[in-house]
Amino acid sequence: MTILKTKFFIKKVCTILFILFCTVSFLNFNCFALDPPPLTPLDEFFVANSSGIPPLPEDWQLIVDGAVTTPLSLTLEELMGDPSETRMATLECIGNPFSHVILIGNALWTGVPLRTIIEETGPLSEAQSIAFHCLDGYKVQFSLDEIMQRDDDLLAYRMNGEPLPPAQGSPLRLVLPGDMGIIWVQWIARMEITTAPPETSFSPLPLHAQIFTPHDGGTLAVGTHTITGMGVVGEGREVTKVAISTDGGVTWGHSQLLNYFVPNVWKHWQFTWEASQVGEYSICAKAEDDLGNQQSEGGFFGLRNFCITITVDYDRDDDTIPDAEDNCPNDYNHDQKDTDKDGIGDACDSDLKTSTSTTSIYNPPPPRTTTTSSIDTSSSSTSTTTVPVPPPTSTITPSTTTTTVFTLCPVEEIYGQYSNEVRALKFYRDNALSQTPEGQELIKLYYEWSPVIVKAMGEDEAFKQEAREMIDGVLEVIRGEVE
Ligand SMILES: [Ca+2]
Ligand SMILES: [Ca+2]
Ligand SMILES: [Ca+2]
Repeated sequence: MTILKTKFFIKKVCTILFILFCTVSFLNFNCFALDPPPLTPLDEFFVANSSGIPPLPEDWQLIVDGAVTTPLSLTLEELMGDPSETRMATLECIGNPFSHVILIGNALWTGVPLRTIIEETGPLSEAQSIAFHCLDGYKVQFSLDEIMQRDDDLLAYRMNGEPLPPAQGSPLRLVLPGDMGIIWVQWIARMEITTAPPETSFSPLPLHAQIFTPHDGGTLAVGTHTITGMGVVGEGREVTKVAISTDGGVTWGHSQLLNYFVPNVWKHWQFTWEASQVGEYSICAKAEDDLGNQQSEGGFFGLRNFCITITVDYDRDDDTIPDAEDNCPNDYNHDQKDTDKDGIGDACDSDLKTSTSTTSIYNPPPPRTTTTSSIDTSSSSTSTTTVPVPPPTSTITPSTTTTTVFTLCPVEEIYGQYSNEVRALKFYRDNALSQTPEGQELIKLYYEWSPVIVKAMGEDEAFKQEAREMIDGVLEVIRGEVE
């Protein structure tokens, strides 16, 4: 009986443990389903200073003195010998809402906890504040009490695992996670603990969102676009929603948040936008935090200061480049290649074709050439002879009063001449007699099929093959219509 009871008990415990294990696994899975917040590479990180990078004295040491029992003078090596901590924190310049460039970045900061150094000096009981004197003449002076209540502040000498760059305040800068960059002072020379009252307030990052792409003032092609950006807030709060409006704030939709929560770190988001109508759009983003606070409409960090204006333009050839910026608006030319740099892309640059005829509305492709080698027995040397191959001879007479005769080449000829399917169709379109019913038909077919072809220009080989077959079909129809 006891054995049975024991077995039953073990079975029950195992079941509970199994459920617990599954729950924890499930939670973990959900947690790690999101990405970590992205770091900004050092060479892309914004640089902010009031008077350039100050020269670094050869004998630089961090001086900590004033109203303390034990003044300190520490070399960088000595600082690096102390136990270090690394924190992720987002740094934002106070001028970000009005800047043409993005003045916000996220990094891993490594250094000595600020509180540790202050404690080592033993501030006197009458000490009220701590002043940071910097090599560029900058000075901030915080309440000592408030500094001692903060857990995350660092005297940092590394950034993203690299030595702190001179442009970011080396050898030592202040890192105040959750606060505005204007008080993350750089090139620190001296920390002075004083009995004077504080002069500088902390400056928590206000709840706000910012659009990173597309860029303000840009033009997009009609189609589907991904709007990206970030939301951030200080004081350890979490951005839980970022709403997006593409009509200047009249209607809102929710973006997808991409990163898991790290206090005082930005959260990236994305939003899929179907831009189906041409026109000008005001796109705005609005952040909400875990306390239900919403980003203000106006004010310095209000959403109005972060709205962007975008123009949506037609994209006749579906190469994702809007007509206004497309160097061949009627030709798929995603790379905008323009070999002779005359502003007209290779795909539609008539100089890159051979001569055109003035006697026919239709310009046949230049004669294909084949290269043959022959042995010149007299000189025992190899010479190359180019033999022109005449264009195909199928001719038709358009159903108009004109007597112009034009030729349609077989598909293979076009492929060989223009190297891809789009150019083959383009050739037919360019040479269609738009004044004739046949020409109109060619143009109609071109526009009907070109989006399919353009899609096939992607990496999907099967789709490409399918499109190629479709094109062959279209070209057959074209030939059938005209011949
Ligand atoms: Ca285009
Ligand atoms: Ca184009
Ligand atoms: Ca050109």
